[in-house]
Amino acid sequence: MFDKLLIANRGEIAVRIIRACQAAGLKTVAVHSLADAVQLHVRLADESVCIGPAPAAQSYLNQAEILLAALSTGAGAVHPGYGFLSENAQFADAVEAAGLVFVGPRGDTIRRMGDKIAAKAAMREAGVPCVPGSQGELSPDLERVQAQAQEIGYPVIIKAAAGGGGRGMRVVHGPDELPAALRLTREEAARAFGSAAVYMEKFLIHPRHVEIQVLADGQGRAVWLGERDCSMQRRHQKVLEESPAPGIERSAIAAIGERCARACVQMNYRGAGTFEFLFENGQFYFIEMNTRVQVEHPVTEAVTGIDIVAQQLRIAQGQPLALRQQDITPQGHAIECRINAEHPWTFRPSPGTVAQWQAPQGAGIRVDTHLVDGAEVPPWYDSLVAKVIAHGDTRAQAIARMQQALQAMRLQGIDHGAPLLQAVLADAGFQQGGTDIHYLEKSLDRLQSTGARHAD
Ligand code: MV4
Repeated sequence: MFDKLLIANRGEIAVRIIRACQAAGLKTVAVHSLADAVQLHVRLADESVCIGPAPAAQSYLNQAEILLAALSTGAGAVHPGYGFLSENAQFADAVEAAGLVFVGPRGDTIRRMGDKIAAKAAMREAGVPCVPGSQGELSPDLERVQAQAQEIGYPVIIKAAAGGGGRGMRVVHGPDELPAALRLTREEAARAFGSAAVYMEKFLIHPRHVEIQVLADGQGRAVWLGERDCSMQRRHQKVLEESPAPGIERSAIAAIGERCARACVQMNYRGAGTFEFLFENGQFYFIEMNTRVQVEHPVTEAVTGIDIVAQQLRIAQGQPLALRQQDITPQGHAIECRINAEHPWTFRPSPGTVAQWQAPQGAGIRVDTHLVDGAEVPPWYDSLVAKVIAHGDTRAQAIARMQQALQAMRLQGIDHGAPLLQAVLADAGFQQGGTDIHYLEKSLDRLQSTGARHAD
């Protein structure tokens, strides 16, 4: 099928994909910007191609250069990782039109899930529960929209169909706010996404963010790999993720997981994917689907023992899914901490040279990173530099192992978020489990004062 794969990404995920290729006996081609010539992913790959200047728009988002790199090196497949071109339907189409395999769903699936109105319609059809709201795009007729909002009940949220991940949305608390919110959200959406289409949902006030990981082979088979609780976030940036989601009944998770797997079969989904839900008052409500491998996939790998990137590669090679749902039995508890090159309390990015890097080790500890001693953290890209994953028999053991690991980690020369993460891990609310999506932002001041005490 293919024996060489190009990784259209950088950083820890490029390293992760290269290692999976090596284990599968596949040759690898790295691409890099001028700022990344000596990064670990370039060193680990069999070959590398410089695809342009430092700004991502001229390198990691440069579709023509990346395709040219794949064709000129004889790569038979392209893995987009996460971010960058990973959910770009046009790029997936271009890769396949060039006769190469795109490691992910077909372009038309990416396009459909990128349109949040179409994605919700597909889920409703497949029996996946959605947030109550407008079915389809909002009418230009203000009176009709006002009646819909009244029926849904305030507060409501207006979302851009082409938005997602927290971009292009506005909460509306009452009828007087509706006209301006509609106008502004449509204007922003048209400007940012090239489509003014918006939809409306009931605004859930204290939800948790719980997502379901799936794998599907595009040949009629699909499985779900448990859930991840990603509620610990700030400004739509996840800080810590875990599985299982504390305090949610297994039967409720299984019911929703089965719906997700069935939806994959129904839309002939191919590859790894994630169904995002809001969870409130014991109910799941679908909001979006991500058609890529996610940053937090190792949490699921830890509890299921399944290598998600290896599965992506098998699916891309056209092999039928060999996993059976009854064999997927999550064990213990896993937590991931994202280590970002930024100030732990101001969140100011902190690019620079890594003076000293010592990854933590120990029972149940995994570290995914591209860091090495002396590595440069360029200012141009995402600030994620490492992920520490702790697995234990129980949630308490996973927390204790993570605390030890972060204590043992040495990262000098740049600011990073470990003090914030330690404060979260020590927090009584977190330890109790089940905190909502607003918990971290509401707790930052308190966490900072306790964090500062621990640092003394
Ligand atoms: C919502 C919501 C409450 N009610 N939809 C933000 C990101 C995007 N994926 C969807 N988001 C939300 N949609 C309804 N009907 C609250 C959020 C939300 C959120 C969701 C998940 C994780 C973090 C969040 C932070 C703020 C708001």
